[in-house]
Amino acid sequence: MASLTWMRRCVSAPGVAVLAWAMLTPATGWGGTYNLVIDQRSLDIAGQSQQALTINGSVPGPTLRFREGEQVTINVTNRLKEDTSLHWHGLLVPANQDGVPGFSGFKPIKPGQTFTYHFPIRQAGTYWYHSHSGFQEQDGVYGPLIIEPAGKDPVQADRDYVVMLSDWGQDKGATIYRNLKRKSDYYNNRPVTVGDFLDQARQQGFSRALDNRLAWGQMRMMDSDISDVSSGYTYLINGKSAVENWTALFKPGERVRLRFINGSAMSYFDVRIPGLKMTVVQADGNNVQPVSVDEFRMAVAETYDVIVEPQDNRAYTLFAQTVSRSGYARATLAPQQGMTAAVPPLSPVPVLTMADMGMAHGGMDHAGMDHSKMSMSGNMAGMDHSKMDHSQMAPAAMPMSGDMAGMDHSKMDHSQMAPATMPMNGDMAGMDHSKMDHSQMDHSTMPMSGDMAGMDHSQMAPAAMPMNGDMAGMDHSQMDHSTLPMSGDMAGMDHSKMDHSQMDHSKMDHGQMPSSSAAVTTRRSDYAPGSGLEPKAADGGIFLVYGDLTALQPYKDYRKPDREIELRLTGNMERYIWSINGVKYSDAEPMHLTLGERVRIRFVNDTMMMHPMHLHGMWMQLDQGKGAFNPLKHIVNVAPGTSMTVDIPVDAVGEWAFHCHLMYHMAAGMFRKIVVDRPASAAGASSSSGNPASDHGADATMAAGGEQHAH
Ligand SMILES: [Cu+2]
Repeated sequence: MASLTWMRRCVSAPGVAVLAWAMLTPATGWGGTYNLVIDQRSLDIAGQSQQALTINGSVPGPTLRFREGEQVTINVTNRLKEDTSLHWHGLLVPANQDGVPGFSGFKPIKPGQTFTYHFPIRQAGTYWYHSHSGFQEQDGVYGPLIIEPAGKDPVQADRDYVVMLSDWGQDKGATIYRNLKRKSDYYNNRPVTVGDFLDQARQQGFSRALDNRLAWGQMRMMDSDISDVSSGYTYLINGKSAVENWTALFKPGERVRLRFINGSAMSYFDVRIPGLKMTVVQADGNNVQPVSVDEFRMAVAETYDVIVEPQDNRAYTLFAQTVSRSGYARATLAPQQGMTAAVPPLSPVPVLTMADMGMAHGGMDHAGMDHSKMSMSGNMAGMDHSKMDHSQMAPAAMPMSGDMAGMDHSKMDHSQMAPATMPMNGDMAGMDHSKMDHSQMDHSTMPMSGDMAGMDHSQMAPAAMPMNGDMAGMDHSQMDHSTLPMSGDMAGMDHSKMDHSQMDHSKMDHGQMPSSSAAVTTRRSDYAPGSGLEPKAADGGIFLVYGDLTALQPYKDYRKPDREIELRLTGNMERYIWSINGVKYSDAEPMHLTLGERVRIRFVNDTMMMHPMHLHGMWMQLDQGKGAFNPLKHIVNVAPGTSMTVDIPVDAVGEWAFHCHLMYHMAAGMFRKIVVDRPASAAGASSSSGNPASDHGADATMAAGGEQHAH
């Protein structure tokens, strides 16, 4: 029977082509047994003999192929001299099978020991697995994990390949971490040279270039600090270097599915295949409505499945350059082995801008800086601008956004400003503008949005001033609203003196409004306005943004969140401490969530680096304004100076890891334990979420095992 054949080859070497599977019917009790051995050995990597940690003798480990509805048994034998573990990244498993030592009763696998994992497969898609012990993932303990859907796959392809990206270190993971702790720019291969400075001075003027340098210097950072490990890595695809050139075969006209997995410890990649459009059909294991792009960025630990349809009888280069342009991984799609195509040069190194600073650096002295090209966003609480002189500014297009609570502008003199198009949005509660003299300003086209509680604009004549966001506590009694568009949360505003008697809605036409949330398309940037990290497709065309991702199927239990938690991503680059809300993991209390609730997390990135935030055991539903069609992700990249909102349907009891997936940020403390408790009223009883099928908590192993395909 087909299913038996399939079970026997369910552990295959990475990179082996798998033709579209025959449809299989899951049967009761159907399930495979998989044997994995973690060992240390010398291995040929990038043409050199290297000491590596291997799974079944290879890096990456074998591709595990499961089927939705299967009950898997995985025997993991530890032949190392140290403890190990395997975590099933993105899988919805009982908490005690998640493989994080110290969580939900899972104990590290001791040297010489075999641990048997046993859990039901409740989903389909492209995932991966890796060690959650020490720095073993960096040193080779990772592999692809592919799950076939129980029914017909909505994504049909003639060929199906895993493309697993990774960063192989010349140094072992433990050494890399020690060096970063000692000197945070140890692996930054782009020190700013005198020549760089002179180039900038030529472009920007000497004093401006110097100001920028001083500002970066105060943060102990450089504007080329895109990632903290950008030297000492060789980039691999399915374990092969760019020179070794892993090659996948196709026949012209075929639909080829490429399952990209970023199994790197620290490296983001910009991925493209010159000459081919890529149709993204899945992200983080969840099918999305097909979207055609020319290039996409992979945060660490993300997965993207794409379809390509090469028509010509020629080779194509699969090019994945790191975001810091420290190097690239490369593979080839070709009609036959040995054919190659041109390898493009690395794109220019992104240069971080003031926008990427997030302006969240209280205590910085900005006196004397020229802000004429500046865009601001993020948290600006506590900034003291008393010494700033803006008298020369013409901030024609100065966008401001984010939290600006507590800013004191009392000594600013704007008398010479003509802010013709100065957009402001975000939380501006508590700003004291009482001593600002705007009497000479013309706000005639100034759009504002966000929380502006407590602002007193009684003297303004804001004709044509659009506002949105939370404006609680504003007193507008003196304002003339005759041409004022507003949106957002304006709780607490006193409109008692407004007269709407002249309004006429009879001519409004709603015929063009989208009736389904899926119809909403946004191409909002994932980066701060003016960010140097903002990607652009190297050959023109479309670069994927999160807003392009729309779930293929609506989420079954979409509703408003019950509460919101703000998590600020914080760090001290100089001491290489990474934290959440300023507290590193070893000093932090666990976060408690309750089974059945829906919790909104608002990540605010107060650092200058991107952080791929990862939740174990439950989905994060990325809020892109698409309601039930918001995509489900296990990794959410949060760019510097931005915030990112996700909703967590809390549907799994247990202790779960929640962390930045940059290996050394995780180790340094950007990590939390989430404890999901049963509701107090239902303690000891079953879930009250009304959705028992989604309860796959630590103490629900047996129930979960039998719940889904008991036929
Ligand atoms: Cu991080």
